Amino acid sequence: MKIIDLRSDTVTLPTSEMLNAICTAELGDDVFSEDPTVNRLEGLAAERMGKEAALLVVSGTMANLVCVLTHCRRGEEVILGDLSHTFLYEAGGVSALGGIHPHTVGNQGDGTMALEDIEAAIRQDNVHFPRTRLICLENTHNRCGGAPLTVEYSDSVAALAKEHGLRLHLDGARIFNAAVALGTDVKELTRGADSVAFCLSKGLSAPVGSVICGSPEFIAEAKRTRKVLGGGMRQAGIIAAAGIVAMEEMVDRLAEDHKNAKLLAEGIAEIEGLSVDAASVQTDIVYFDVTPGRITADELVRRMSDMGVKILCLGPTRLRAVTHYGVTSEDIAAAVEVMRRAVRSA
Ligand code: TLP
Repeated sequence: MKIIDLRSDTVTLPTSEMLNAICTAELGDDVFSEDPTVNRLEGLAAERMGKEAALLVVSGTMANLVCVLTHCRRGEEVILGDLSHTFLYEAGGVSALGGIHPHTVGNQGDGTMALEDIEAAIRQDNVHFPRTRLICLENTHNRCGGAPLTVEYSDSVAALAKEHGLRLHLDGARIFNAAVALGTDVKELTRGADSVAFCLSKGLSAPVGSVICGSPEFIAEAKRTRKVLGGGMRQAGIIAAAGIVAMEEMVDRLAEDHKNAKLLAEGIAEIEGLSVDAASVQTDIVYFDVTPGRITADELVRRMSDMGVKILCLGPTRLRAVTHYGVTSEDIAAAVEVMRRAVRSA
C-alpha cells in the first residue's frame, strides 16, 4: 500500500540531486570555518535573504533559539505571538536556557499581531519591568493556516521596532512559501528584520538544516551562541550540499504544493462531517475540523492511517494536513477519497 504522508512538509526525503551533491561535497572542519560547502551555502543564503552573513544550524528550533539568545540577555523580554512556533513548540527554550521572558501578543487569524497590541506590549523604562529587547514574527505562520505575512505588514512591524529601539527576528521557517505565494522576492519580506531563520528541511526537502542570516556582527555572536549550545559541527558540508540544491532547485516548485493544498481543502469542504475554510489556504498547510459528535479527530487519524493516509491530530476536533514534494495531485484526490470513506464509516 502506498503511504501518503501529509503530517508535515518535514517528512520530505532528499532528492537524487541532493544525494549526489552529498556524495561529492568538498568537506572541511566548519568550526574552523574551513568547510567550503558550508561557506558556499552560507554565502548563497545570505544573498537570497538580502543579508551580509549567514550561519548553518541543525534545526529551525535551534535557529530561533540561537537568534533570541543572541539578541537578548537574561531577564530581558521578547514580544511574540501567542500562536507562534517559538512560544508553543520549542520547549520553552528561550526561558529555559536564556532566562528570557516571553511576552505574548494575540495572533490574529492571518498570522499578524495588531500593531497597537505590539506597541502596548512594549515596556516603559521602569524598575519593575523587564526590558523589552526583541519582537518576533513568523512567516508563513504555521498555526494560522500557513498564512503569509505581507511585505507591507512586515515593514510596518520593522518600523515600529526601530521607533522603539528594538530588534526584529523573523522565524521564516517557510519564508520561501510566503515569497512564492505572494509572488514577491524573499528579500522584500526580510529587509526589515535584524535576523532571519529559514529551514532547508521543510518544503525545500533537504534532510537536515536551517540557516540564520543577519549582519556580520550578529552572525559572529550567533556563532558563539551556537557553540555554547553544542551546535558547532565539523564536516557539515554533507548537510550544506543538500541545502544548496534545496535553495537552487526546490523553491519555484513550492507553487505546486500550494496548488495541491488548495485542492485538498476544496475536497475536504465537500465532505459532510468536516469543515474547512478553503478560501484562506494560501500555502502548503491546511487546518480543518470534524463536526463534534460525529467522529473524534484522533479516530479519523487512526482510520485514515489504516487506509494509508497520514495526517496530524491537534485537538479533539482539529486536524492538519501539509502538502509537499513527492505528493502529487493524484495523491490528493486519493487522500480526499480516503477521508470521505473514513468519515462515512463513523
Ligand atoms: N514545525 C513542525 C512542528 O514542530 C510543528 C511542523 O511540522 O510544522 N518554526 C516554524 C514556523 C515551524 O513550523 C517549525 C517546525 C520550526 C520553526 C522548527 O523547526 P525544526 O522542526 O527544524 O526544529
